[in-house]
Amino acid sequence: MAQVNSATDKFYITTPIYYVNDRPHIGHSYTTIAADCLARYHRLQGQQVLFSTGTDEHGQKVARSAAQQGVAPQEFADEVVEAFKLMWKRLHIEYDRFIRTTEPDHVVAAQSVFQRLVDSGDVYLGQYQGWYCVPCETYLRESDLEAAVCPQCGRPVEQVAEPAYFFRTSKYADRLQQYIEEHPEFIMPTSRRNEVLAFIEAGMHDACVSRSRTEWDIPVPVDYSQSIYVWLDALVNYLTVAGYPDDQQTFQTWWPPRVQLIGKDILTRFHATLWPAVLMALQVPLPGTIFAHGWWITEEGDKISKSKGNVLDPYNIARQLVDISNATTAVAVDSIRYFLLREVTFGLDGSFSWAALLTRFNADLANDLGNLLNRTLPLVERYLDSKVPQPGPGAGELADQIDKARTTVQQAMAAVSFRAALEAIWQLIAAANKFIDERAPWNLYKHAKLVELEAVLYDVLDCIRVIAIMIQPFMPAIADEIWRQLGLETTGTQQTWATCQALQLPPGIYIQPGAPIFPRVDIERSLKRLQGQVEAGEETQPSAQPPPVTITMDQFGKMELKVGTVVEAHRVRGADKLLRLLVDIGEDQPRQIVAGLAEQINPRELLSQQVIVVANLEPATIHGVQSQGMILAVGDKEPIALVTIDRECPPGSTVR
Ligand code: ME8
Repeated sequence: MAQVNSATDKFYITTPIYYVNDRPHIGHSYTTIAADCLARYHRLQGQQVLFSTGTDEHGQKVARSAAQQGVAPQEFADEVVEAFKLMWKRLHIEYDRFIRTTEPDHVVAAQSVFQRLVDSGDVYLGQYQGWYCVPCETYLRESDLEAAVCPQCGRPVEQVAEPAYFFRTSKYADRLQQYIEEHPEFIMPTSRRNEVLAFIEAGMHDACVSRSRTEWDIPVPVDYSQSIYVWLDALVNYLTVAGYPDDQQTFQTWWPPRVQLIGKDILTRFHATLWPAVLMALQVPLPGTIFAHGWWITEEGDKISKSKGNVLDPYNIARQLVDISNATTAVAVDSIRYFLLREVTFGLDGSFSWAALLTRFNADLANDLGNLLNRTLPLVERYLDSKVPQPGPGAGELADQIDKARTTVQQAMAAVSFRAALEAIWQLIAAANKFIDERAPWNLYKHAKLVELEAVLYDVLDCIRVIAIMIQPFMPAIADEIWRQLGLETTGTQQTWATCQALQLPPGIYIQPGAPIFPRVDIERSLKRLQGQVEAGEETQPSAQPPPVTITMDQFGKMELKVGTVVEAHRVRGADKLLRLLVDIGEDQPRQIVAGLAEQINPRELLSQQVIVVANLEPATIHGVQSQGMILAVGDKEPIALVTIDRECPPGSTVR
């Protein structure tokens, strides 16, 4: 199996830079989560990491999308960039550079690359006669077209006949073919590599690398009647991030990228041919590995894309998972990261389904991992007063399993095989669960075999520590939570790959158990509920009754319920149902609250009435009036009675 070269202590990893005409969706998130996972893994190993992602902002596609919305392209791009950055933050992605092709250092790099290619004779002026697909920003020959539409996206193409600059791709075809043949790790996975070789063998044509000048592109430095082709501009981003051309020290430190992750759509024409050929012409080393992963498609087999109107927003999925499972948002996000990297072999296509997500959530996360934690920590609380014991004689029984998992994860990560890495970690989790079953600490306790009891519980806690480190690249927030529950946060102990070995857990610290991280979900009921939401949304019918959800005491405790006395009550002009109330809840000023009670209750009857107020509800503006809380009333849709109290209490009294 081809393996990423890991010879140096520097690890530069890139994602594609995404077009700003699209909002971030599950496809972009997939590549970026995968890159984040590899970046985190190499950081854990103690390597210095440069992880870059960003946005591809020039080109006709973006200019047209902006024009359609009636905004300037820069303004349009600025807004979408914020959406990408927010999504990456929400998905726990920690990049080192977010590069935008409109940034000054990139414009310098793109023009410098063009100039150098002209100077070396690799770029020449010619005449382009052919077709152009704006959605794909791709030049196409007559022979590329399928039924007069773009073979890639199936949309209409535009005819182009204009002077243009060409890059001598043909000059590098043989060298490139030889390089790919001699370096099995250069294009991964192997199936894609074979496609690339077939593409090169079919004959490489010189690539058009400029268009007639548009306002919204980088001008060709030698000819201001032309703009740099958006794909050449975009590919150069990887050089810009590494300091090209002026910051030689940075460039020497980071170049070349060790891994470049992309989707299979942009491999053959761009990353596997034009890109390395341009690097050869610039006499710059080639990247270590270009890995092209597969597509996320819908269950019906359609590619997920904006134009098909079927985009999935991973953060929305996380929020729905929070509703369904009562997990925290951070846990839901990490669960989706886990799902994306576990469900499908990296390189193959996958389809998203709620049934598959919830099954993984219950089986792998709640049962296997969650249970390991939820059964171990109470035993340590009960038998050892929450204190991590000394390993003592007999400890270290899981050492071989840990070593085996560590080696397999290392091999899998070097082969960019996230799924295999997770499978190895889950084997370790299974081994730890089996160890508890077999050694039955409850029996050891019953028979007062304390030395053995301590050794067994130490081994399991120590193994959980190793598991937390191993899952950190995949599920960083969950790893931190497990770390906290083990009490390791208090000791300042760091998660490092070097400590993925037995017997490294410091004895004497106190575990800090918390609420279960993965509350199990009722899959059947949740799927019905999700189905209900879709149908209700489609047909504006009353939505299906949501199934009862249990909340914890802790969640209930977050609700501030107070006794209030109504001091003023008025109708809201122009809104038949609404009353504007001023309610004294023991604060300096009475609260203004808008309530939908006007049809049932005469405002005068309310004066001096005592009511129950939800005091920490997010303020809202209702019919133009600020409302700072809510009054409890009986009734599903229309209020039919007020909730009051059976004797007078001071305003502001807490309701429990
Ligand atoms: O191509 N499944 O940008 P782009 C999996 N700007 N991955 C998907 C996906 C899906 N359904 N949809 C998108 C461009 N992706 C250029 C790149 S790089 C120098 C310039 C991911 O916004 C996947 O990584 O169309 C794919 O390659 C990328 O988003 C395309 O993003």
